[in-house]
Amino acid sequence: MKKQPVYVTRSNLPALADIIPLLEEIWDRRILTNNGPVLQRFESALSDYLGVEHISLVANATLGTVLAMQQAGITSGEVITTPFSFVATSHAIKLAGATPVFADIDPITLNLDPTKIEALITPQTKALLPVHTFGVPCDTDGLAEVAHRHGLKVLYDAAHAFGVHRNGQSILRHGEMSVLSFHATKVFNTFEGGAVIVRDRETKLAIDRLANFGFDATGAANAIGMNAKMNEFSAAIGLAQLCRIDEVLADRACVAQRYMEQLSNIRRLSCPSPTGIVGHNHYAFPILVGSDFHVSRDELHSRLEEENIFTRKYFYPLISDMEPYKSLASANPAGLPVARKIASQILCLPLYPDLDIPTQDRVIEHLLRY
Ligand code: T4K
Repeated sequence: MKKQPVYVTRSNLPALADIIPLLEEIWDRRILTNNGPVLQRFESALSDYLGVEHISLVANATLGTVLAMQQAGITSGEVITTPFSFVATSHAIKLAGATPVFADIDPITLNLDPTKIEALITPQTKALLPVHTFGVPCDTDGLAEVAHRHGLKVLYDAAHAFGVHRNGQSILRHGEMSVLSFHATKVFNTFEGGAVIVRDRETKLAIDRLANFGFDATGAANAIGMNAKMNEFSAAIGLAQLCRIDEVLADRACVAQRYMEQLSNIRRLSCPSPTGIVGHNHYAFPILVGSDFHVSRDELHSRLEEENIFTRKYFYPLISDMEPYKSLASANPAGLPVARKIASQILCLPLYPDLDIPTQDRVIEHLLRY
């Protein structure tokens, strides 16, 4: 008989005791959306927790990124980004009206490589949209330096970077804006949701307006906005999730540490995600299956699936190989050798805060067979 399935992640839920009083409040008040009181409390509690001053809560990170680009005036031209990401990163660029240009990634951080950007800059280039992939910080100094030299804006796709710190400072303080995802699969979830982190209150209010059809304080639609608001239910989930987020992050770190201890000596299999680093959120535990490993990455993925262990090839295929993007000049495989190699070797192991030791051992034991 097959054992219980184990998935790459399992949504973390707040304790019911923490959510019920908030739901009662919403039920009594019947204010369900449109900048409600729970959302305002969540926004303020989240700013405190993350250590950032100005946040706009939104319905999801994809729309949040589109709004951030609109507000930054990036609605045409080119945006240099990574092909090694979830497809939403490039979709947001296209939805805002610009065109993605793919640059190669760094083999250690798996993030956009600042040294690969300059050759792709043209008079049409408006901005950079790097991703803190798997919560590992980008080379923010390197990116800022290239951007500054060429007058480009830097917006971060920080979908994976909830709670990530470097040198005691939130990673979300870099660039013009950063966009977090609170999707069900994320380190911190509100079922669906997201946040745009900006540098000043004026920009925050402008993004709030764009997320609400472009209505200004008088109710006039002065910009072409959309509906990207977070509702009161998601905000309540967020407030309740914040009560236990430190435990969640600590539990994730324990799971990642155990994988690292058990797997780091397997020859030709490497674990690129850092562990034991203060301020990392252990968004995922990717392994790289070397081309000279006993089985291919795809074979390993299938064999684990036969054991009811569902790993994921995040991020394969590259965005640059997907139908809407593959005809772009920058999608040419010759320009993206590191991203191609990583995408062909990567496999993300199950990682979530309540992954128990016997279940984790099932994954580890299978990998140790090789
Ligand atoms: N930028 C980046 C870098 C991103 O990674 C993402 C999203 C975005 C932008 C856009 O953010 P949002 O607009 O979504 O806020 C998932 C997610 O759907 C997606 O949000 C996420 N990235 C991406 C990396 O992963 P799938 O299709 O691979 O996930 P799915 O539905 O197969 O779920 C994976 C596992 O998670 C399941 O096997 C079981 C577990 N799960 C899933 C769901 C939906 C749960 O336990 N509960 C759930 O409700 O895309």
